[in-house]
Amino acid sequence: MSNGTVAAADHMDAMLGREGELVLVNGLQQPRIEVAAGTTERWRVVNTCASRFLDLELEGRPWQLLGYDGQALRAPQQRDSLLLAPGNRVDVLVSPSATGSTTLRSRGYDRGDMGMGMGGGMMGGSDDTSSDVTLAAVTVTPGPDASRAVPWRGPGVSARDLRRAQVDRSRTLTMTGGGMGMGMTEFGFDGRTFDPDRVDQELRLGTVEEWTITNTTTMDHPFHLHVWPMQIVGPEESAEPEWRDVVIVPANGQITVRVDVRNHPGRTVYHCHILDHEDLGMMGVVAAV
Ligand SMILES: [Cu+2]
Repeated sequence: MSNGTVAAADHMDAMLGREGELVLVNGLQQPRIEVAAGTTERWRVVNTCASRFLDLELEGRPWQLLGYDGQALRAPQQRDSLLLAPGNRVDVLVSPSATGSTTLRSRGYDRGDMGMGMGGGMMGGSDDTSSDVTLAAVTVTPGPDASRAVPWRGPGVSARDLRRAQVDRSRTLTMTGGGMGMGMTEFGFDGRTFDPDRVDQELRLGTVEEWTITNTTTMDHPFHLHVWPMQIVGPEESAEPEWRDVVIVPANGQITVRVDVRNHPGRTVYHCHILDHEDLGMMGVVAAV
Protein backbone atom coordinates (compact mmCIF):
# COMPACT_ATOMS: atom_id res chain seq x y z
CA MET A 1 0.00 0.00 0.00
CA SER A 2 1.08 3.65 -0.31
CA ASN A 3 2.26 3.71 3.32
CA GLY A 4 4.59 0.76 2.72
CA THR A 5 2.57 -1.93 4.45
CA VAL A 6 1.36 -5.13 2.83
CA ALA A 7 -2.36 -5.00 2.11
CA ALA A 8 -4.39 -7.37 4.25
CA ALA A 9 -5.88 -10.33 2.40
CA ASP A 10 -9.60 -10.86 2.45
CA HIS A 11 -10.75 -14.44 2.74
CA MET A 12 -11.36 -14.86 -0.99
CA ASP A 13 -7.85 -13.57 -1.82
CA ALA A 14 -6.36 -16.01 0.65
CA MET A 15 -8.37 -18.94 -0.69
CA LEU A 16 -7.15 -18.20 -4.21
CA GLY A 17 -3.60 -17.51 -3.01
CA ARG A 18 -2.23 -14.02 -3.59
CA GLU A 19 0.21 -13.66 -6.49
CA GLY A 20 0.93 -9.91 -6.40
CA GLU A 21 1.52 -7.67 -9.41
CA LEU A 22 5.30 -7.89 -9.84
CA VAL A 23 7.66 -10.84 -10.15
CA LEU A 24 11.22 -9.93 -9.20
CA VAL A 25 14.43 -11.75 -10.09
CA ASN A 26 17.11 -11.35 -7.42
CA GLY A 27 15.16 -8.35 -6.14
CA LEU A 28 14.98 -6.59 -9.50
CA GLN A 29 12.13 -6.11 -11.95
CA GLN A 30 13.08 -7.52 -15.36
CA PRO A 31 16.87 -7.30 -14.93
CA ARG A 32 19.26 -7.84 -17.82
CA ILE A 33 21.37 -11.00 -17.63
CA GLU A 34 24.48 -11.36 -19.79
CA VAL A 35 25.82 -14.73 -20.89
CA ALA A 36 28.87 -15.19 -23.15
CA ALA A 37 28.33 -17.32 -26.25
CA GLY A 38 30.29 -20.57 -26.23
CA THR A 39 30.36 -20.82 -22.44
CA THR A 40 28.30 -22.87 -20.05
CA GLU A 41 26.72 -21.39 -16.96
CA ARG A 42 25.04 -23.29 -14.17
CA TRP A 43 21.90 -21.57 -12.90
CA ARG A 44 19.97 -22.46 -9.79
CA VAL A 45 16.43 -21.12 -9.98
CA VAL A 46 14.23 -21.10 -6.88
CA ASN A 47 10.55 -20.20 -6.98
CA THR A 48 10.10 -18.12 -3.82
CA CYS A 49 6.74 -16.70 -4.94
CA ALA A 50 4.01 -17.05 -2.34
CA SER A 51 1.46 -18.62 -4.69
CA ARG A 52 2.51 -18.18 -8.31
CA PHE A 53 3.53 -21.19 -10.38
CA LEU A 54 6.41 -20.53 -12.81
CA ASP A 55 6.68 -22.37 -16.11
CA LEU A 56 10.12 -21.17 -17.15
CA GLU A 57 11.15 -20.72 -20.72
CA LEU A 58 14.30 -19.24 -22.22
CA GLU A 59 12.67 -18.39 -25.50
CA GLY A 60 14.07 -20.40 -28.38
CA ARG A 61 16.73 -22.07 -26.26
CA PRO A 62 16.21 -25.39 -24.46
CA TRP A 63 17.23 -25.95 -20.86
CA GLN A 64 19.65 -28.67 -19.83
CA LEU A 65 18.08 -29.87 -16.59
CA LEU A 66 20.47 -31.27 -13.98
CA GLY A 67 17.76 -31.95 -11.43
CA TYR A 68 14.91 -30.69 -9.27
CA ASP A 69 15.10 -29.83 -5.59
CA GLY A 70 18.78 -30.66 -5.18
CA GLN A 71 18.57 -34.26 -6.46
CA ALA A 72 20.74 -34.95 -9.52
CA LEU A 73 19.52 -36.76 -12.60
CA ARG A 74 21.89 -39.41 -13.98
CA ALA A 75 22.55 -37.17 -16.98
CA PRO A 76 21.27 -33.75 -18.04
CA GLN A 77 17.85 -33.80 -19.74
CA GLN A 78 16.84 -31.34 -22.44
CA ARG A 79 13.62 -29.49 -21.63
CA ASP A 80 11.81 -26.67 -23.43
CA SER A 81 10.17 -25.47 -20.23
CA LEU A 82 10.45 -26.13 -16.49
CA LEU A 83 7.45 -26.02 -14.18
CA LEU A 84 8.20 -24.81 -10.66
CA ALA A 85 5.56 -24.63 -7.94
CA PRO A 86 6.27 -22.32 -5.02
CA GLY A 87 9.21 -23.86 -3.15
CA ASN A 88 10.53 -25.88 -6.12
CA ARG A 89 14.05 -25.28 -7.39
CA VAL A 90 16.02 -26.49 -10.39
CA ASP A 91 19.66 -26.66 -11.39
CA VAL A 92 20.15 -26.11 -15.11
CA LEU A 93 22.95 -25.56 -17.59
CA VAL A 94 22.68 -22.59 -19.94
CA SER A 95 25.09 -22.73 -22.87
CA PRO A 96 24.16 -20.38 -25.72
CA SER A 97 26.04 -20.95 -28.95
CA ALA A 98 25.01 -17.81 -30.85
CA THR A 99 24.92 -14.16 -29.82
CA GLY A 100 21.66 -12.25 -29.66
CA SER A 101 19.00 -11.51 -27.14
CA THR A 102 16.26 -13.60 -25.63
CA THR A 103 13.81 -13.45 -22.78
CA LEU A 104 13.45 -15.44 -19.59
CA ARG A 105 9.73 -15.73 -19.08
CA SER A 106 7.14 -17.75 -17.30
CA ARG A 107 4.35 -19.12 -19.45
CA GLY A 108 0.83 -18.76 -18.12
CA TYR A 109 -0.31 -21.64 -15.93
CA ASP A 110 -3.83 -22.47 -14.78
CA ARG A 111 -3.57 -23.74 -11.21
CA GLY A 112 -7.35 -23.82 -10.85
CA ASP A 113 -9.87 -21.66 -9.04
CA MET A 114 -12.61 -21.90 -6.45
CA GLY A 115 -14.78 -24.04 -8.66
CA MET A 116 -16.92 -21.18 -10.01
CA GLY A 117 -14.62 -19.69 -12.65
CA MET A 118 -13.40 -17.09 -10.17
CA GLY A 119 -9.72 -17.33 -11.09
CA GLY A 120 -7.51 -15.18 -13.27
CA GLY A 121 -10.20 -14.84 -15.91
CA MET A 122 -12.04 -12.36 -13.76
CA MET A 123 -8.98 -10.34 -12.82
CA GLY A 124 -6.61 -10.45 -15.75
CA GLY A 125 -8.61 -11.35 -18.83
CA SER A 126 -6.83 -14.68 -18.99
CA ASP A 127 -7.84 -18.17 -17.95
CA ASP A 128 -4.47 -18.62 -16.26
CA THR A 129 -4.33 -17.99 -12.54
CA SER A 130 -0.54 -17.63 -12.84
CA SER A 131 -0.24 -15.24 -15.78
CA ASP A 132 2.37 -15.09 -18.53
CA VAL A 133 5.15 -12.81 -17.26
CA THR A 134 8.54 -11.62 -18.53
CA LEU A 135 11.17 -12.20 -15.85
CA ALA A 136 14.46 -10.99 -17.37
CA ALA A 137 16.11 -9.90 -20.60
CA VAL A 138 18.98 -12.20 -21.52
CA THR A 139 21.75 -10.91 -23.76
CA VAL A 140 24.23 -13.35 -25.28
CA THR A 141 27.51 -11.50 -25.74
CA PRO A 142 30.44 -12.61 -27.92
CA GLY A 143 32.57 -15.27 -26.25
CA PRO A 144 34.08 -17.45 -25.19
CA ASP A 145 34.91 -16.18 -21.77
CA ALA A 146 36.48 -19.29 -20.29
CA SER A 147 36.56 -17.87 -16.76
CA ARG A 148 32.75 -18.19 -16.59
CA ALA A 149 32.57 -21.77 -17.86
CA VAL A 150 31.26 -24.35 -15.39
CA PRO A 151 31.91 -27.93 -16.52
CA TRP A 152 29.38 -30.65 -15.88
CA ARG A 153 31.14 -33.26 -13.80
CA GLY A 154 28.66 -36.09 -14.05
CA PRO A 155 26.06 -37.38 -11.64
CA GLY A 156 25.81 -35.85 -8.22
CA VAL A 157 24.42 -37.30 -5.05
CA SER A 158 20.90 -38.64 -5.19
CA ALA A 159 18.62 -40.16 -2.61
CA ARG A 160 18.08 -43.93 -2.47
CA ASP A 161 15.93 -45.21 -5.33
CA LEU A 162 12.77 -46.64 -3.73
CA ARG A 163 10.96 -47.88 -6.84
CA ARG A 164 11.75 -51.54 -6.03
CA ALA A 165 11.96 -51.10 -2.26
CA GLN A 166 9.70 -52.94 0.15
CA VAL A 167 7.00 -50.58 1.38
CA ASP A 168 6.51 -50.91 5.14
CA ARG A 169 3.42 -48.72 5.37
CA SER A 170 1.03 -47.05 2.96
CA ARG A 171 -1.21 -44.16 3.84
CA THR A 172 -3.51 -41.69 2.12
CA LEU A 173 -3.53 -37.96 2.84
CA THR A 174 -6.49 -36.06 1.43
CA MET A 175 -6.34 -32.35 0.68
CA THR A 176 -9.74 -30.91 1.53
CA GLY A 177 -11.66 -27.64 1.62
CA GLY A 178 -12.45 -24.79 -0.71
CA GLY A 179 -15.68 -24.23 -2.59
CA MET A 180 -17.87 -21.17 -2.75
CA GLY A 181 -20.46 -19.57 -0.50
CA MET A 182 -22.33 -21.70 2.03
CA GLY A 183 -20.34 -24.81 1.13
CA MET A 184 -16.98 -23.12 1.65
CA THR A 185 -14.74 -24.84 4.16
CA GLU A 186 -11.21 -24.10 5.29
CA PHE A 187 -8.35 -25.78 3.51
CA GLY A 188 -6.79 -28.64 5.40
CA PHE A 189 -5.90 -32.32 5.31
CA ASP A 190 -8.46 -35.04 5.87
CA GLY A 191 -11.08 -32.43 6.73
CA ARG A 192 -9.07 -30.88 9.56
CA THR A 193 -7.12 -27.64 9.78
CA PHE A 194 -3.69 -27.42 11.37
CA ASP A 195 -3.29 -28.06 15.07
CA PRO A 196 0.30 -27.89 16.33
CA ASP A 197 -0.61 -30.04 19.35
CA ARG A 198 -2.01 -32.91 17.26
CA VAL A 199 0.16 -35.57 15.60
CA ASP A 200 -1.39 -36.43 12.24
CA GLN A 201 1.09 -39.01 10.96
CA GLU A 202 3.34 -41.16 13.15
CA LEU A 203 6.31 -42.64 11.28
CA ARG A 204 8.90 -45.21 12.33
CA LEU A 205 12.53 -44.43 11.58
CA GLY A 206 14.18 -46.92 9.24
CA THR A 207 11.02 -47.66 7.25
CA VAL A 208 9.84 -46.87 3.74
CA GLU A 209 6.46 -45.18 3.48
CA GLU A 210 4.23 -44.81 0.44
CA TRP A 211 1.88 -41.83 0.52
CA THR A 212 -0.97 -41.29 -1.88
CA ILE A 213 -1.84 -37.61 -1.72
CA THR A 214 -5.34 -37.00 -3.00
CA ASN A 215 -6.67 -33.55 -3.88
CA THR A 216 -10.46 -33.18 -3.60
CA THR A 217 -10.40 -29.43 -4.33
CA THR A 218 -10.68 -27.50 -7.59
CA MET A 219 -7.19 -25.99 -7.32
CA ASP A 220 -3.71 -27.47 -7.67
CA HIS A 221 -1.83 -27.61 -4.36
CA PRO A 222 1.97 -27.93 -4.11
CA PHE A 223 2.54 -30.48 -1.31
CA HIS A 224 5.71 -29.96 0.72
CA LEU A 225 7.15 -32.41 3.24
CA HIS A 226 9.91 -31.16 5.51
CA VAL A 227 13.09 -33.20 6.22
CA TRP A 228 12.80 -36.14 3.75
CA PRO A 229 12.73 -35.98 -0.06
CA MET A 230 9.75 -37.56 -1.78
CA GLN A 231 10.26 -39.91 -4.72
CA ILE A 232 7.45 -39.78 -7.26
CA VAL A 233 6.13 -43.29 -8.09
CA GLY A 234 2.63 -42.55 -9.35
CA PRO A 235 0.23 -42.12 -11.07
CA GLU A 236 2.87 -43.01 -13.66
CA GLU A 237 6.29 -44.36 -12.89
CA SER A 238 8.95 -42.36 -14.68
CA ALA A 239 11.77 -44.05 -16.58
CA GLU A 240 14.28 -42.33 -14.35
CA PRO A 241 13.90 -41.84 -10.57
CA GLU A 242 12.63 -38.37 -9.69
CA TRP A 243 12.55 -36.71 -6.30
CA ARG A 244 10.88 -33.55 -5.12
CA ASP A 245 10.69 -31.49 -1.96
CA VAL A 246 7.46 -30.06 -3.37
CA VAL A 247 5.08 -32.13 -5.54
CA ILE A 248 2.20 -30.59 -7.46
CA VAL A 249 -1.02 -32.42 -6.64
CA PRO A 250 -3.42 -31.47 -9.43
CA ALA A 251 -6.99 -30.33 -8.81
CA ASN A 252 -9.22 -33.39 -8.34
CA GLY A 253 -6.17 -35.57 -8.86
CA GLN A 254 -3.63 -37.54 -6.90
CA ILE A 255 0.04 -38.37 -6.78
CA THR A 256 1.94 -41.18 -5.05
CA VAL A 257 5.34 -40.75 -3.43
CA ARG A 258 7.72 -42.88 -1.39
CA VAL A 259 9.67 -41.60 1.58
CA ASP A 260 12.84 -43.10 3.07
CA VAL A 261 12.24 -42.29 6.73
CA ARG A 262 15.63 -42.07 8.36
CA ASN A 263 18.05 -40.08 10.50
CA HIS A 264 15.80 -37.41 11.95
CA PRO A 265 13.67 -38.38 14.96
CA GLY A 266 11.20 -35.79 16.18
CA ARG A 267 8.36 -33.66 14.94
CA THR A 268 8.07 -31.85 11.67
CA VAL A 269 5.34 -30.77 9.24
CA TYR A 270 3.91 -31.12 5.78
CA HIS A 271 1.89 -28.36 4.16
CA CYS A 272 0.63 -26.74 1.00
CA HIS A 273 3.39 -24.44 -0.30
CA ILE A 274 0.89 -21.77 -1.37
CA LEU A 275 1.58 -19.71 1.73
CA ASP A 276 -1.96 -18.35 2.03
CA HIS A 277 -3.26 -21.94 2.07
CA GLU A 278 -0.74 -22.96 4.70
CA ASP A 279 -1.85 -19.95 6.79
CA LEU A 280 -5.47 -21.06 6.39
CA GLY A 281 -4.57 -24.40 7.99
CA MET A 282 -3.48 -26.68 5.13
CA MET A 283 -0.73 -28.24 7.23
CA GLY A 284 -0.21 -31.34 9.34
CA VAL A 285 2.25 -32.68 11.93
CA VAL A 286 4.56 -35.67 11.43
CA ALA A 287 6.25 -37.42 14.35
CA ALA A 288 9.13 -39.81 13.57
CA VAL A 289 10.04 -42.22 16.38
CU1 LIG B 1 -2.83 -24.99 -1.59
